[in-house]
Amino acid sequence: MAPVPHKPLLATVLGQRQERPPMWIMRQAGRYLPEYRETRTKAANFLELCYTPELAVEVTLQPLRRFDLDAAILFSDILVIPDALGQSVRFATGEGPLLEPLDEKAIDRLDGARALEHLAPVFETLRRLRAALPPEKTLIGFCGAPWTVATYMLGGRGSADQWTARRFALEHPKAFDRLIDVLVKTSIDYLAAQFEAGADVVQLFESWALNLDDTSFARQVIEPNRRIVEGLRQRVPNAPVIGFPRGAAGNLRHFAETTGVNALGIDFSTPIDFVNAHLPPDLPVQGNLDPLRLVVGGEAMESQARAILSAFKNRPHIFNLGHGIVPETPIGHVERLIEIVKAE
Ligand code: 1CP
Repeated sequence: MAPVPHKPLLATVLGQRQERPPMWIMRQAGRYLPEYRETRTKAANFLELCYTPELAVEVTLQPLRRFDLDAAILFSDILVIPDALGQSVRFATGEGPLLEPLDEKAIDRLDGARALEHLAPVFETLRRLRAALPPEKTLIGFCGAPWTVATYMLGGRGSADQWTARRFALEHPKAFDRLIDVLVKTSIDYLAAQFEAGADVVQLFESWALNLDDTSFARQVIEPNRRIVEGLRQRVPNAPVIGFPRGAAGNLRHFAETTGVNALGIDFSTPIDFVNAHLPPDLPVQGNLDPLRLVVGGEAMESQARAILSAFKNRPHIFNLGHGIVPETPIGHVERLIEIVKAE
């Protein structure tokens, strides 16, 4: 049998602290890279970019050609799931995603039967990435966690307070639970197929784990994430999973203990001392530099990056931002950040 290649990032997710923390950058393929903007013009629209393996492979690999990163993340979007379920999804230039908002009746018309077939190009992208990547690089697959995806499906677009979805969950609990059930089931199928196609680890993006009281957090965030981890591991034993409940704050520990994720993405508003005080010392963490510090660079970036490296040096740690990189980020600042992390 061929020896299993050492992948520092995957090993860290599995709980093995590395001498130097491995790193990747949330949303590392994207508009801050001129080569991404160039490739983007070759697709008629954003979803076509996601569903064209040749282009999706190209943009996935772009950040790794420039930077010494330890992982590639599949180029796709969390909103391919509503698209695959038959909801109308489009990406208007400069406006972000626009969906036809769901009502109770539209929830019952969502069609999970054909979803995987619709997503077949994503699995082809992963197979090609697996073949193209050096063995020491970790290949990350992902999906949106059900609550976060539901906020877009119910609200029709991104929003600062997720008002429409939060209200729907309380006013129409049965219809809301049916929506979450469809999303949990489809996400399990989708992630299991990503592992089959070559993903080493998957991340569940719960970008809107905010603005929820305890009861709603348990029902809308923790329980669906837990069901996905459990259902996925029935299909892919020991599947490595990174959870990222952005804004979980005081619920972070409860999330980590209950969902069973291997590693926890930490958003940048969570104090690093809080993480060390409240999360088990052997729990792998990922994060958590404020993307704005990467925009500004210099001392604002360097001192905080060093503080994070120092605070997490005795535990399994994946260096990352505490949310996605933004389009105005100077490439030179990314290069400098990587130098700092590699100098550890
Ligand atoms: O016009 C363009 O080029 C579209 C910009 C863009 C890109 C590059 C969108 C639209 N999505 C993506 C890719 C993407 N999205 C990736 C793969 C790239 C990588 O990581 O290298 C991933 C993992 C995502 C995940 C994603 N999409 C999340 C979770 C992460 C997060 O930032 O919170 C969310 C919330 C989305 C929805 C979405 N898709 C696109 C935008 C602009 C948004 C955010 C909308 C909003 O602010 O509400």
